[in-house]
Amino acid sequence: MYAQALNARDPAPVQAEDLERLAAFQARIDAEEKIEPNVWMPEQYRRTLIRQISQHAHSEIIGMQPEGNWVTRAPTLKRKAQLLAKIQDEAGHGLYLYSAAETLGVSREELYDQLLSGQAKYSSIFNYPTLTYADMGAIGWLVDGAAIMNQIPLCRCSYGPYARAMILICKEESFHQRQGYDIMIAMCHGTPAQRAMAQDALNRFWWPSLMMFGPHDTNSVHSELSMKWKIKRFTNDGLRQKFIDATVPQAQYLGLSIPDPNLRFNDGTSHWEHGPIDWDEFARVLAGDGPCNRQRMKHRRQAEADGAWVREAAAAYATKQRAAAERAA
Ligand code: FAQ
Repeated sequence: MYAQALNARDPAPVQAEDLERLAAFQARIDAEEKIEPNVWMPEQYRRTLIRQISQHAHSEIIGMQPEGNWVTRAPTLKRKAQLLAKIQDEAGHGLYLYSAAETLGVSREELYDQLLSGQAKYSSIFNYPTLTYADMGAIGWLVDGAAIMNQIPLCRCSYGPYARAMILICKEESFHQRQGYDIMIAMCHGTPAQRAMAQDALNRFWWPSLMMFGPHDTNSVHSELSMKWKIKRFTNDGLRQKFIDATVPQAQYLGLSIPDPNLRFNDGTSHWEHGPIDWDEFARVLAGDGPCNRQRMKHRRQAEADGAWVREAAAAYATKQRAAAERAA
């Protein structure tokens, strides 16, 4: 997500890569062989992966905040426990993904710095507020639903450590999606007020969920190369369409209406066609001007500062232990 920054820091132009090695690398990719950290890879492949994996990790970490907002206010003990478990899973996904990025020769501290300085992006969806408890249902159903649609193909990503990390992550995301849909079912079978909350949550999260898949294919700068290198297996629009086709019947089952007056089923293609996406809004959110960008970053920076003494204490303890071990040796 911060390709420009990485480009600027890298002195070696990609064209300088040895053509024979590039051809051999592409042949491995075409043969569906996994690329492992100790294998030669083009610098741009490495940079693309660091960008995508770390953006993904940052998204998981920042993505804990919209739900964290409801931990103390979830309606029952069961719902509270579910929410806590889900948020904990997200922290785990973030750490897992940072580890995968580290295999590409970047340090976790560097990645944190890029997030905290605002240099790195994270998914646009987490800059929207969670106004009611129904949003916990909509996030699980739609946001985790979109995440799975995007991430299942990543289990077949050409880079081994990322592909393997995605297997566990997708299993947990699927569970989250069902947990969210379960909340939506409960609310849609509840009082008229609960039903209205569920509809309102769908109204607010529908379009931002579609934006999670990234810009329209014609504006996706990275797709072509990422697909050639089998980092991505489908284009942004292709995945967005799969998500819409899967989700519309789920909304119908709930008795909710999708907030898109142009949505219609095309019998010829067997796909749901959607109305125009507000790409200006997407650009604003990416540029830092979404409803919650500032709040999310302020919160993350504060958490980092609050945890400084823990990191210092842990480092001091490790130094002491090392010294004691050396004395004993
Ligand atoms: N938000 O050329 P493309 C989750 C950027 S995890 C922000 O199409 P690419 C779990 C893009 O980086 C959600 N930025 O880029 C959860 C690039 O910027 P750059 C995160 C976006 O990489 C659930 C520029 O636009 N998932 O939800 C977005 O080929 C519930 C041009 O775009 C992942 O990260 C966006 N929506 O395709 C947690 C999955 N879209 O670097 C808590 C892995 C695009 O040139 C609660 N990532 N951009 O400055 C991917 O699959 C890809 O990176 C895409 C973008 C599909 C996101």
